[in-house]
Amino acid sequence: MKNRPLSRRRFLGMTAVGASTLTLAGCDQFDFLGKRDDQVREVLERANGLTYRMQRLLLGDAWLAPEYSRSDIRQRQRPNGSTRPMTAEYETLLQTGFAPYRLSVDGLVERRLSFSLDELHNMPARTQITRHDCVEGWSTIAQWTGVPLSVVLDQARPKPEARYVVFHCFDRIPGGRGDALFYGSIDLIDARHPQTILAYGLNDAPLPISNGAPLRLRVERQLGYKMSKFIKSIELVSSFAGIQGGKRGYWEDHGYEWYAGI
Ligand SMILES: Nc1nc2c(c(=O)[nH]1)N[C@H]1C(S)=C(S)[C@@H](COP(=O)(O)O)O[C@H]1N2
Ligand SMILES: [Mo]
Repeated sequence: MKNRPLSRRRFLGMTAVGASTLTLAGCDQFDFLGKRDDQVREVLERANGLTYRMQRLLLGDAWLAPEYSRSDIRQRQRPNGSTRPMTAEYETLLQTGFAPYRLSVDGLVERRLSFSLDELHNMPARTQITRHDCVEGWSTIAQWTGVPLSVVLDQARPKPEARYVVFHCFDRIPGGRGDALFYGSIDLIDARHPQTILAYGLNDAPLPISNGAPLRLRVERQLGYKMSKFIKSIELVSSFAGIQGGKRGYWEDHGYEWYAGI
């Protein structure tokens, strides 16, 4: 492990907020949490807010996730969660090789924009070899290429009241509750972090469908479930009132923490 910054576990060991490790376990814990009363959920959410603030305080906003070399890539990026959105809209895009795809950027921005894949490919790119940690307990190292989210945001110019970047996706979770489409969010600090990219390439090839084609988020200082795949649009918001379950993301609506720092 090179340049490994203070890991979440070490960090928690140093502080008195160990309670939030309760929410770190995988799906069993998730099912359990889903059935608990609101009080338990509230305590855990407060602990999550504390972890977020303490991590920002101790580590600052600028630290980089570790980057690796090619020889560290030992297996393919294991597809997880949805591996193909089963909607008519996505199928149509697939059949046309994503030619009509446009990423729209709207909400609290000075300029509402949309980008074709060609336009995104022609913007400044960043390639990084990083480790993906899934909350289920596996990790993979892979090389990701994409456009820094900050470049896209600079063009759309978020309004001063914008606080979060929301990613609306094409997929529904198989077996998930109801008809909810996947969505996720990060704050503007993570959005403008140099390693936060909208990736269209994986290990020197176009991003495979199962890993989120045509565009997926990499937000390297957080866990895998924060890295929205199959991104359809980006929305800048100041609050989540009225956006699905109101908890700032699909997994968050189902009991996971919003800030999933590694
Ligand atoms: N749209 C969407 N994004 C998603 C998911 C999903 O089901 N749908 N799963 C998340 C989870 S839990 C993980 S670990 C990663 C998996 O990315 P991979 O398939 O490239 O390994 O995507 C995340 N982003
Ligand atoms: Mo995950």
